[in-house]
Amino acid sequence: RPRALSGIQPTAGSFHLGNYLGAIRQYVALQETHDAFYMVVDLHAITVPQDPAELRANTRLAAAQLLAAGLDPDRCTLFIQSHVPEHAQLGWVMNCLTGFGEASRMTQFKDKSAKQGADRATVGLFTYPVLQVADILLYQADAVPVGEDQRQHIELTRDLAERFNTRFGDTFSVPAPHIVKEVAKIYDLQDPAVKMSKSASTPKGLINLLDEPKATAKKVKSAVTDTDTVIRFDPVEKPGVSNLLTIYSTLTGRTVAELEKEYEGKMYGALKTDLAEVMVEFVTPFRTRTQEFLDDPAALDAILAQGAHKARAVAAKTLAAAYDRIGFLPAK
Ligand code: AQP
Repeated sequence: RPRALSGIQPTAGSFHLGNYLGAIRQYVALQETHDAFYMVVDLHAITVPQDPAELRANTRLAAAQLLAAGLDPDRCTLFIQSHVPEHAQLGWVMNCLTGFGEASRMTQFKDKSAKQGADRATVGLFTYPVLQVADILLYQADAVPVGEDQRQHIELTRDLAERFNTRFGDTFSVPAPHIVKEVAKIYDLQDPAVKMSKSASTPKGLINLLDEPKATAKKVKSAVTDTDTVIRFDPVEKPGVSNLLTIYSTLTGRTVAELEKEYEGKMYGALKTDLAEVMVEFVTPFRTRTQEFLDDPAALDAILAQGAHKARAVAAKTLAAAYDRIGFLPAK
């Protein structure tokens, strides 16, 4: 079986709809076809300041949400990044292979450091994509399910895998991004020109999966559309409506063409009301399932311990091969 690997940050508490549609749904699907590894990336989380108690709680919460979304510990390996020390170890190696200029070109760092102010951005935030390279290469991943915003980081991963292989001999698989075009970028409901994100300037535009379903319905009903009245998929002319159609189609499994037909001659309000209902039907059981996993922390921790054990077996083997190729003296 080909390998898949991806990671998600535990920083915001609740995952948002962009995380779910752009990434997590693909994690669930790839369990069936791939030897899949998924992790909660707590090492990445500390690239910005974190409260220790909150980080711990959010890490468990992230794992519970992944299970609630459909990850099955019998069909994939789910673990916490810091439980596998090889990530930090290979991360250092990759730092030493990455050009300073190359890292400086990462647009996500530019955006995030601009938001924080250059003086407050950490070196960890700067080298975040390089740690991500190590995350992926440790598992010899073939496919990396992510949203569009991660494409550049996967390109960097491919470059570094090839660089290492050329310099030291074939060691790493060269992975490809697994990006599902239709849902690669879910947009903010209040500002459909920007991606939905936890650091959104408009909380009304962000659908958190663990919010009260009523609040979620309200956000959908007040989504920004346009002054036209036709319900048609046209991301350039009608980004708000198109975003709603994408979300609707993905959550129900109905095609956008079918939806366009159904809403022919109807008002935007009808689309929003129906989508609000679809959303409530989706988030309500999701919240319940997440809570069930949280209510049994011993079982959750056991799943994560088993995941770390399985992940380490793979990661340790890859790291040992890389260390050997580099010329590190074996520890006796
Ligand atoms: N709007 C989105 N549409 C599609 N996919 C998305 N992802 C994030 N936002 C969207 C994908 O979710 C996965 C996990 O993301 P992360 O843990 O790296 O979180 P993030 O990118 O930090 O999430 P945000 O909300 O976008 O955070 P900020 O506001 O800090 O930038 C990834 O695969 C990502 O592509």
